[in-house]
Amino acid sequence: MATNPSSYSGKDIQVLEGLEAVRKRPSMYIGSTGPKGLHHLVYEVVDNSVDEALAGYCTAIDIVIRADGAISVTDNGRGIPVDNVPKYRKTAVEVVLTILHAGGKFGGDGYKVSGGLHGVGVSVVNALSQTLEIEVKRDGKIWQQSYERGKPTSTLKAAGTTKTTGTKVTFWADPEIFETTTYMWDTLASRMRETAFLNKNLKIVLTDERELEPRREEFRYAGGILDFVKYLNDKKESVHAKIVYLEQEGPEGSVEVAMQWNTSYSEAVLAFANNINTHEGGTHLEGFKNALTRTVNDYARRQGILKEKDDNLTGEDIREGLTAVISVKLREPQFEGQTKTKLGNTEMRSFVQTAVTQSLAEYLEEHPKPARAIITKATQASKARAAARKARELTRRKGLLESSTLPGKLADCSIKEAALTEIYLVEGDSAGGSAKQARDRSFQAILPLRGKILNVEKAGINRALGSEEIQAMITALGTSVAEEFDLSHARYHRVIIMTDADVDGSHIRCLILTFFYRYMREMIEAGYIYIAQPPLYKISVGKKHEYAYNDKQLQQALGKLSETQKFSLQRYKGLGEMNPEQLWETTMDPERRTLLQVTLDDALGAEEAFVDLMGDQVEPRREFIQRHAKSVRFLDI
Ligand code: 0RA
Repeated sequence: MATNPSSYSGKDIQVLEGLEAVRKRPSMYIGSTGPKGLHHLVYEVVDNSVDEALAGYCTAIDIVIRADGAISVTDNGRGIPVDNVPKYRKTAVEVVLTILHAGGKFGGDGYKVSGGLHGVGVSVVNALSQTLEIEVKRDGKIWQQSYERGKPTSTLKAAGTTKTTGTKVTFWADPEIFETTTYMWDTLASRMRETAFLNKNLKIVLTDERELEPRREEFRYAGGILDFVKYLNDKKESVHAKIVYLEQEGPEGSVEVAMQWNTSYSEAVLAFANNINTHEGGTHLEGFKNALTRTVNDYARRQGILKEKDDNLTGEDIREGLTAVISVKLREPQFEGQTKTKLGNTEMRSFVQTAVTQSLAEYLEEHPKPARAIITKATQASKARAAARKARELTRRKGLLESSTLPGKLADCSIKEAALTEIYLVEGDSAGGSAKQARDRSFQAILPLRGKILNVEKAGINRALGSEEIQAMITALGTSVAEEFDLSHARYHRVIIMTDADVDGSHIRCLILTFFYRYMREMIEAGYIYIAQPPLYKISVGKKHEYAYNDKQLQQALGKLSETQKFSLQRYKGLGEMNPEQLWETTMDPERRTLLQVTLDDALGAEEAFVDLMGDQVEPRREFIQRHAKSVRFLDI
């Protein structure tokens, strides 16, 4: 409400309606009210401080997860202006905090984080917070104001003097809105690391005060995205020692690229525009790929490595084993695509292409040894790909990859409309048998997989496609793989991985996910991949029984029993211990089951986890398991 009745005007009503709308439909503004939406609040506030850093006024950002459930974000920027904005008859602080999309209106014309899912403005965070406190240091004074659910509960007051400047936002996410208000250290740390990589020299400190011994991590990278590539390739064997790095500014904006090849078979090219991960690519990525393919081919011909009769190396061959980060900053980014993460500005294509062509040609000329290693790697990739293509053609001729000949052990469903159907990938023939009996055959298909499937992280595409279990999966899913992958051919829109609740089961689940990550990533991006949640315990009292899916539920179920009551407790070690009826009611019945949807939100975290867990080196795997030991739900003893 306006604090002074005489200044109450139509505009105030509009403002209230604005923030009311956010509270009514939070998902429209932050994507969801689950953990993902909750963490968006933090990114939103931090992004505002990052904007201040991009404008050249802020060098440090402090984020604290407080013991009382609040998040506070402090920066040493100019501080949000405290003077009145005549148009709204409010202080600029209040405008920024209560008017949708107002954040950038007084910021001048620097590079702004905008578009995508973020960039909705701090006012959205304010609307979705039970309480928000703002403190601004500016003009020699410390200014403070508080809000509840988006409405001011005090006016902006000077509460002391200071010689510095900056902004501090402290907010308590509203439990009426969010399913959970518990922040995850790993999620925040990974995002803050990424932000620090993308903003050379910006110091970001994350502190968790929820533990007795506060946890603190400082992210600051003098090398920017060069350090990013170093970090991504850290656990891999590199093909050449020196990371290729370039930086260029022009009237279009700025471009920064870092790249290094490693001996693996996978491509990890991350593209950002104004710090936003452009998952769907766009003009900057196209410019980069064009330049890379042309420059490497030109060089290989000039050096006589490619002969006149030879075909050009393809972009994919050249990018095999490449880790690269492309980061552009521009004044008016246009984001397109389904998730608004595709850069549309056409001027960026030639801008990036020219910059990369120049610098890469120079690098190759000046470093003949690594240049040769890179080209040898691409040539090998090209040969392997040709061999794989032949193998695929052979198998296709034999009908193996063709969806018309489905694998023998697939129990298909009768409905043919992909959007309505699901397939269970089940560990082992015996559980597969139970699942076949348990299922609703109209829309549920079952594919039993025998034992450990091949670890594709350690094998090239050739061997991967030679594996029987993998062939069965590909043909059942109907999409083909790699370059020939086509999401629109998916035969099911839900692919549910169902493995035992033990160490082997987690391993098999991980192998299957690795396969999707490397060869059918779009299936994950489309939200088609799920993990079944079989119960861990069955508690029986007389003829009645109840299931518990975790230890907390088990304690709750046991707590409900009276002291004298007799009960029996069964701990399920494998799916095979459940009869078909039990399997249906606990894990497969859409009315009663819970499924975990697999997402790739955190591209950096995902890439790291797959390399750590499935790659060649043992040490990172051990470290990963030790780091995550606390979150392991059960151990097989
Ligand atoms: C509007 C104008 C100016 C700065 C900011 C907003 C600003 C917002 C946030 C949010 C978190 N930290 C922030 N720091 C600054 C420019 C002020 C000027 O011209 O002096």
